[in-house]
Amino acid sequence: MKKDNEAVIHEILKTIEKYQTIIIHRHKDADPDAIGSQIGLAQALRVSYPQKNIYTVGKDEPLFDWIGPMQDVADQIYQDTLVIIVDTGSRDRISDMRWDRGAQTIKIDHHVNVDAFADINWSDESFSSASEMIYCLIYQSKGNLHLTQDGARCLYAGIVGDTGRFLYDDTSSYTLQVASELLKFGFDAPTVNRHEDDISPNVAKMVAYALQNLEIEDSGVGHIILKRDIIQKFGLSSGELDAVIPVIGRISTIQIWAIFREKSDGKYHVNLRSKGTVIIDIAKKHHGGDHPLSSGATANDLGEVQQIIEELNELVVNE
Ligand SMILES: [Mn+2]
Repeated sequence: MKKDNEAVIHEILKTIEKYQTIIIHRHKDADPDAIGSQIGLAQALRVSYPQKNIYTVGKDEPLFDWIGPMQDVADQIYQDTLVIIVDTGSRDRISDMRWDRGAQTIKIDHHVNVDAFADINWSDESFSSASEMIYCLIYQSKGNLHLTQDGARCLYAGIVGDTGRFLYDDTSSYTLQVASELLKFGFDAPTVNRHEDDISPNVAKMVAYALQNLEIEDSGVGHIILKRDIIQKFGLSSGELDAVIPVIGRISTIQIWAIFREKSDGKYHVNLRSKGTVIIDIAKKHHGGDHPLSSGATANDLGEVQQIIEELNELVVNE
């Protein structure tokens, strides 16, 4: 099993021991890894330290109710607490702004480390997911932290989500080893996989719209611009819209793809994905970045949308 990170893991475990109350945050626009790593860690802490108070907070995401619930935490509870933020690269992405009101903060994250916002920062891009890091933390605790069957299910959901069911390049031998260990807990894995693959009838219609209106250049760059009126017509949340992203990547002639979603302030949220060419530098130029082949960004207007498309084309041509 993975041996790196021993010093920071040791520091995290010692810090967890010191606090009576621990509140766990994750990122906005939640996905299975954000919620899976959050609740998986919470359940491990609850079963390992029954006398401690453990909370999970953040905006409710009905789409992921099947993973587990959030809690309402009063402001005064934050006093003298340890706050752990999972799966979140930068402070502006944290769901629930009260994250810095505790006595101490810990960041556990697998995105590119652009913002070491916590007192203790464990950032490692070599993990497929934050859920995989939580498993590593529990394993390295040498018996101090335990995983429950449901906690294992949550971590598995996070790994399956972030690896696209073990499809993406971040799926390592370690990832499969962790998944194998998690399956030994005996939860219903096919049901988790089915949930991850589920789409509502409205999402199915949006996928059909996106496939039909997609533009694919000879270079292998594909893009679609989803204007606000279209998004509203299908009545989808941002989490539901994410279902469009992997479908477009299944088209064999596409090497790099971008999905532009118009937000209520007129700016565009951008999802950039690639099958091999590194696209994170373009994301960074446009107020974003996450992973080498999978990044988010923001375009201020349609002009910047066009600029991003041109930059992606140049990137492929110059390769
Ligand atoms: Mn993640």
